[in-house]
Amino acid sequence: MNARLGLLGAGLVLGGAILIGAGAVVGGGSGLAGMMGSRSVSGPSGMMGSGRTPMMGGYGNTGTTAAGPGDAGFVAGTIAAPRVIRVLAGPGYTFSPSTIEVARGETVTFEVTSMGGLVHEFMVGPSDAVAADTAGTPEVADIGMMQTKSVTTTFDGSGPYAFACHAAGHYEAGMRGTITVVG
Ligand SMILES: [Cu+2]
Repeated sequence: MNARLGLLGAGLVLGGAILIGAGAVVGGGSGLAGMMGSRSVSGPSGMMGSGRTPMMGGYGNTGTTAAGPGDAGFVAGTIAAPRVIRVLAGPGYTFSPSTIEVARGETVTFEVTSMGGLVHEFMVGPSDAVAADTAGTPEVADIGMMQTKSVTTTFDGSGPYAFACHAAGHYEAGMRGTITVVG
């Protein structure tokens, strides 16, 4: 009993350290509760501490951090502490979510996890550059099954912005999404 409690305590300390290390980007009180619910302190980086609701711990997560622009508790990302938005690539040629809102000027880290057996890419930036797969547009590539990779960018224009996967044939199959600048 005592040993088990000690282990749990050590896990919480470890989890807290990781949360601080990640910049504690999410406001509100759901972060600690979410971690206590999942207890996956040895899981892959990026799978916890993103501030989703406690009921949605683990791999079943879809969508973004809890509070978006205009929501109560929303905290805009900064270069020092980007807002983390989780995106699922796949299964199939899909992104979830496929529409994302950001605040004007904020810095966002997209943590992209590939679901299913396909290897994906994630490019994000001005819509025309993303559509044309323009070199120099922020992106991560070679995101293998159940891997998570991240890319950080600042939305300092008025948009429109978009994101897409340019692995062969994926964009043409519809693997893209839109980002709306709010404010
Ligand atoms: Cu893809």
